[in-house]
This record gives sequence, structure tokens and C-alpha cells, in this order.
Amino acid sequence: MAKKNLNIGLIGYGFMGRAHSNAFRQTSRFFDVPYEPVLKAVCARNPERVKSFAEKWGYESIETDWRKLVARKDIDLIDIASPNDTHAEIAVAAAKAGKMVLCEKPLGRDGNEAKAMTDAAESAKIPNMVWYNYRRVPAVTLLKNLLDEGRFGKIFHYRAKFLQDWTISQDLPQGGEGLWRLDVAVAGSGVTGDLLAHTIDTALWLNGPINEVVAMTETFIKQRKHNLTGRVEPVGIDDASAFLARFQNGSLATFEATRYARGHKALYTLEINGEHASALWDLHDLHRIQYFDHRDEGKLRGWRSVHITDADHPYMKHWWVPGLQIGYEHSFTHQFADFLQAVGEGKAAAPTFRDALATDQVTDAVLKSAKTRQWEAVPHSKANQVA
Ligand code: SOE
Repeated sequence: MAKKNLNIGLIGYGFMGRAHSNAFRQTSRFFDVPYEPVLKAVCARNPERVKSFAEKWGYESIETDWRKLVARKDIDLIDIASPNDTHAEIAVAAAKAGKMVLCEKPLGRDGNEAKAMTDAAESAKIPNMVWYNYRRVPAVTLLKNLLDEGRFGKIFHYRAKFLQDWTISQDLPQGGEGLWRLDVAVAGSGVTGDLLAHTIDTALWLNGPINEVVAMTETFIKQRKHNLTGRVEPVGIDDASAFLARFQNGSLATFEATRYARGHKALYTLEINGEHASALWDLHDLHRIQYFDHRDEGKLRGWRSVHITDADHPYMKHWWVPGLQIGYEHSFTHQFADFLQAVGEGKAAAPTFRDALATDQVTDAVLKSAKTRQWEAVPHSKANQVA
């Protein structure tokens, strides 16, 4: 039977526009999904550049005003891959227009924006999902499965870091294309909303809700030239952010993110220590987990390095033969495949807007605690209470 087409309208053509487009193109070639994604239109302000992006990726048409795209009758799904300050307005309008909405992370610049987006999506009853892609790295999904099987026993510790080094130079401007992540008005925050948000999303998924946090942040470079105004302006983002957390399951956690860890480009690592077992994952070696199980026979007990490429590992049977690994971009393809499957079955695909709202509520509490220098409680959304 012929599949139903799903007409996609993408907004934004930067790094994430490419990552999402690649997923749209690959999904139905490798996964047996109930819809055929059609790259119907791409939208961005610069007509020449959006045209060239459309030609390169095979989008059928272009728009330069997102409102026109949202109003188009031939678009089923709006994908928001534009900077953070555009997410809320577009998502709310798209939900009201009855479109399915996908949004790049973080959902909002803060919990208030994320709440408005969640309310709009839920009252319009439209399928919605946020691109926290690292959940769909097969090794991370395997960790989730192992935790759900109860192999770790009671969890005592969760430890996560996301380290980069690309903003150390004083000469790096803030603002404008490619550098909006340094402009607080556009990004909402620095590494807290950008990198810690990833670690928090994974942590809430793997280890359940966070009750309270105590944090510290630092802005190492206080002033930078702003590319849009041409003036040297104060820097409003956090360059580094670290926090302690208590999870609802009683475990303790440490989280750290920075763009000032010389030599580290995207070192996202996480570790879980339970009563029976521990596990470690590292984005730079993304197809492995290190796993230790105390119940192994004593004389052979030790850390196992598991290469996640077998057909019985999550997602892997859809790719090559055992032993051949996949990479970063595949996590987006997995997420989109899961989304299409869920839409076909009339189910929600996680992380939904409500799940991502829970992450924004943790990042809000982190930023608040860094100011008050006190422990701050995390308001519990519904998703934050569901494991
Ligand atoms: C920042 O450099 C960044 O591109 C994030 O915005 C992405 O979400 C992360 O996956 C990689 O790093």
C-alpha cells in the first residue's frame, strides 16, 4: 500500500537545519515508517541562501517569511531549526494552525516560554517533539533499557559533563549568524540552556525527576563585540555552569558544562552508579558503553567495553552488519523514525514539549540558584513525575 506523504516545512538552515534535513531524507530509506517525508519547503530570511539550501537538500520550494510557511495548506509539519528566540512564537502559531511541530532544543529560552509552547501544542492536540537527539544514540538507548530492566538496583550517583572550548578567544564576537549562542537575548542563557540542557534531558529520562539543585555559573569574558550592532557590549550568557542535584529516587548528581575546557570539542560523558552495576558513556566514543556488574563471577569481574553494533542493540538492525558503527547524524534519523511511527499509531513521541518543559524548569532552577547561592526546588511538571 502506498504510504501517505508527510509534507515538511523547515525553518532555519544552519547546523541544525542540515542535521534535521539529513534525517528527513534518510528515515524512510532505513526504517519502515508509516509516512513518506516530503521536503516541501524551507524558510529563512536570505532569499539567495535559502534557495541554494533548497537546491542542495531537495526542498521543493522556499519561503522568506515563516508566517507564510505556517499558513500554507500544503504543509503538515513545521520543523523549527532557527535560533532560540524564534522558537516560542513560531511553535505557538504553528500549533494554532493545526500543524505538527518539531522544535530544536532547548524548547524555550526559559520555562515560561516552554510552558506557553506546551500549552499551545496540547490544546491544539498536535503531535510535537523536541530534538534532544542524544537519547537516540543506540548506546544511550541501551542504557535506558538496562536501567528499565532493573539491572543496576538502587541508583546512588549520576554524573554528567558536556565540555567544549570554542569560545575561549577574547576576539570572538557575540551575536548574529553562527554566534547567536553567545547573545543572551537570542539564546536565553549560555551553556546552561545549550549543553546542560542535553545532559538534563538524558538524566531525567534515565534516572527520573530532579527535586532540587545548587549551582554556580561564571562568565569569563565580560565584554565582546556584538556582530549586529558593531559595538562592544556586556556578555550576558554563562560561559560555564555546574550544579549538584538530588533526584527523586534518592540519588545524588553532579553536572558540569563549559565552553572553556581547552582540548574538548563536544565531550559529553555520563556515568551511573547503582547498587549492582555501573555504566559510563562518552560521546567521543559514542558506540560503546563501559559496564561493570558486581554480580559477575568474582574471578572474571571487571569493566566490560561493549561495542553497540549488533542487531539486538537498539536501532542497529536497520543499518549495516554487526561490527560496523554509525554516528552522530543517525541519532536524528532514529528520532524522526520514532516520531513517524508514533504519529502512525496515534501516540506521543518523546521527548514531547512537556518533557522538554521539565528540562527548561531544571535549567531555570540552575540559573536561579547561581544567583541566590541557595538550593532551589525544581517545580515538577507532569512529565517530571513520570519515569
Ligand atoms: C553547541 O556548540 C552545540 O552545537 C549545541 O548547540 C548542540 O545542541 C550540541 O549537540 C553540540 O554543540
